[in-house]
Amino acid sequence: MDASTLDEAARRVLRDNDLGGMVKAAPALYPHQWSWDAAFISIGLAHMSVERALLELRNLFDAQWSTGMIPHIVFSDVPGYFPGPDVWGTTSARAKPGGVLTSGICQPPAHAIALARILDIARSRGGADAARAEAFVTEHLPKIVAWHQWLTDIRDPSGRGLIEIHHGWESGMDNSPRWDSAYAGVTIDELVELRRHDTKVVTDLADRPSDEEYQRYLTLVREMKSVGYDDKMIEKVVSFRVRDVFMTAVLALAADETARMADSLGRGDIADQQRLLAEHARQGVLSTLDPVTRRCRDFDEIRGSWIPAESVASWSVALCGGDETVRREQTAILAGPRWAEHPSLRFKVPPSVSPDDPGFKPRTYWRGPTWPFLNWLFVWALRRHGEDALADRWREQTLAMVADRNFGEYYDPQTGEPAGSHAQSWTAAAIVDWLADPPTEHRAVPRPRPIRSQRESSTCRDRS
Ligand code: 2M8
Repeated sequence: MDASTLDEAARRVLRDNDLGGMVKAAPALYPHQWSWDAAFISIGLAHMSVERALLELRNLFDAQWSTGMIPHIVFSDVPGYFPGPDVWGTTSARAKPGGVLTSGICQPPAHAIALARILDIARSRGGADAARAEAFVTEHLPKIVAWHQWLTDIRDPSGRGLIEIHHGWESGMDNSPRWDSAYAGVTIDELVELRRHDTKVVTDLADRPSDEEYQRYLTLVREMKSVGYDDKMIEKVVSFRVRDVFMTAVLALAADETARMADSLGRGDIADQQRLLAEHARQGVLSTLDPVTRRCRDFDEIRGSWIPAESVASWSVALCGGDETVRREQTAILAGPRWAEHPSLRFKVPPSVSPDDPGFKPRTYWRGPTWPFLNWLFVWALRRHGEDALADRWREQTLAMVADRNFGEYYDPQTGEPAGSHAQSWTAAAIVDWLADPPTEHRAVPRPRPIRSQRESSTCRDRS
């Protein structure tokens, strides 16, 4: 497969899914704007038009709640998704801005990672693109700060350094085994009629969560809706409260990138504050480490216990760093024979659950498949940690996987077949970005220097 054919096909997906002010996450399965999808999508768009990429993020940030929360869905007027705006019932939520329809929960804060990438792309082009991107970042830095602040103040009031979620959908890894024990504690108070649209689009039912899982998802929505999505009240009524280690790792990286953007625009005040936030989040991630298995763990607030389930999120330090020994150790595990180099895998990239796990399901959503956008995130993070050889391998293996040009939402890691939706926007966007930035010394866009947490840099200084 030649790169230009793949690149053209990926760009076509983004163009075809473009509704004007937002790119649908997928043509039929997800006909709206999803929060963290929009972040990755905007990176792909930036290679086609910086202006269009910024518009994508503007549309999302325009729907930011007055609390600072970025909602997980901004609805278009395309019908067909369940649960739609009527089920969410956020029109009565005091914090939601007028004129938009949104869900009432959030998703991982990948936005500053995307915006920093777009800023780099725009600056490497110079001229009007650079000026446009800089103006956009200057305008949006306070919104990003408010978003990160909401996550830390509202979702981590005790200052533990770990972000709490109230729905598996907030994690973005909806039916991951990470959430099984917490969902088991959600009592379905009422069996509602499921007008599921996803199972009409994705014909293989094994690809999607079950009806029972959906009843639990909707129970949580009802609980939050019953208090008008009021942050203080939600904590009291919701029956799913988990500290999400992976979301916290994403926040650490996003805060780093906010600091980098702020520094470059003369906002040292914001940069300093975001660096502190990043450091705090990293310490939170490290605090979850299981001393025996070396995994990061989520913490169930309701049961007061760690969640032992293993998943790709167990290796969150490989993503965000914070302790060089642990980062190397976790990277080696994720790159090793239980994960990316598992002998049964068609392409050597990390699946969402290890094939050695008894609960591994190769086609079922977040219980086994490989997600190309997640590989993009790991590749991006690996490069920041100076792991170029591994980053190149995962990039090259993912490109081989998507060479069929279906742009699957996820892939069966053992057969390499696409599953879920095809023409999924964030899959296409990851490919556009990678193909514009080949693994050679002639890179189109400069990469940020490898990160070191404050603790690590002071350790280095101490040693010198
Ligand atoms: C999936 O989640 C939505 C609910 O938010 C769904 O299944 O209906 C997840 O993979 C999520 O991470 C993603 O953002 C969304 C849209 O691609 O789909």
